[in-house]
Amino acid sequence: MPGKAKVAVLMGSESDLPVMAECVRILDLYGVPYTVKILSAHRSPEQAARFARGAESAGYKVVICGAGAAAHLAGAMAAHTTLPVIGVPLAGSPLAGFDSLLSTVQMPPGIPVATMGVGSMGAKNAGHLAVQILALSNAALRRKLAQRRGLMTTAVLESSTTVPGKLKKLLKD
Ligand code: RP5
Repeated sequence: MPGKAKVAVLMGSESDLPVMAECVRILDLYGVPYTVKILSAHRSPEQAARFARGAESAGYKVVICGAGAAAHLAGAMAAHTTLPVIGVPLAGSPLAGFDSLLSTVQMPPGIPVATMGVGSMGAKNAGHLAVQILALSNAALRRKLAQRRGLMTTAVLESSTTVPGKLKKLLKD
């Protein structure tokens, strides 16, 4: 997305990319410029800390971090910046994301990480939440958010009207 990046989308490994692409898709939907980087709290700790320390002066407003297993990336970034940090716990380990959820969400008071759900639902919501944060100072984004909420409502109500026919068909099969 062209323009000065407002959102940093970080992930601990390239193996996280397929799920974190869901987050990027939402930012694209709203035309929000972003940067995507692989940075690991464990494997590239110096570089990760440096990025977090410079994020605000680089013009970022929100930092999104996806990581799996012992998922410390979001917390490690939050330790070095006062920008809002959104954490996306990713599944993929033998514990299926429960490990990443707890590693991301249980931050000590004073260093919050806005923790999303596990996996692609969380990745999408990270994008939505970043847009909502940016919309606080952007009326055009606020209008787009309201429009999309309206579309969602319409879709739910429409699906409700077609349910009796679909149910009848299902019960026949
Ligand atoms: C975490 O370990 C990464 O965020 C990734 O989800 C997980 C596994 O990483 P790879 O071994 O696939 O590089 O740090």
